[in-house]
Amino acid sequence: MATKSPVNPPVPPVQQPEIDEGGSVVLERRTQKVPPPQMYQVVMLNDDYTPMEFVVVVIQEFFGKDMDEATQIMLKIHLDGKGVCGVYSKDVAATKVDQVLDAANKAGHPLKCISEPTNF
Ligand code: TYC
Repeated sequence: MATKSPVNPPVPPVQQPEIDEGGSVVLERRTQKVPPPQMYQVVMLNDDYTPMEFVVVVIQEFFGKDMDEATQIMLKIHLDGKGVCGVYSKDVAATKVDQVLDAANKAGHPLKCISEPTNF
């Protein structure tokens, strides 16, 4: 059986050591700050024609929600005009939009959704 090699956590870079006036070595370990990636929310839009049942199934299928959650999101969209179905990286959000539009087109419904950056 293959043995696992120990996983070493990444070590932040260390500045060049400096020598202070008294001859002591001054070492500073700097933590690297990487900003979190911009996330995107997939927003579904209301319309007057797409059946509620279809929207609930789409939200379950493509956004991993259970029947109750999907129904609540659908009703929010129906009442407010739009609602967030999920938050993802840019590529994943774009794929979700494509999947929803594709399923809606194939079923002959005008359902629309968009992706937009969170807190813009
Ligand atoms: N308003 C639609 C109806 O009354 C239902 C609906 C809900 C449509 C959400 C789109 O994103 C939507 N049949």
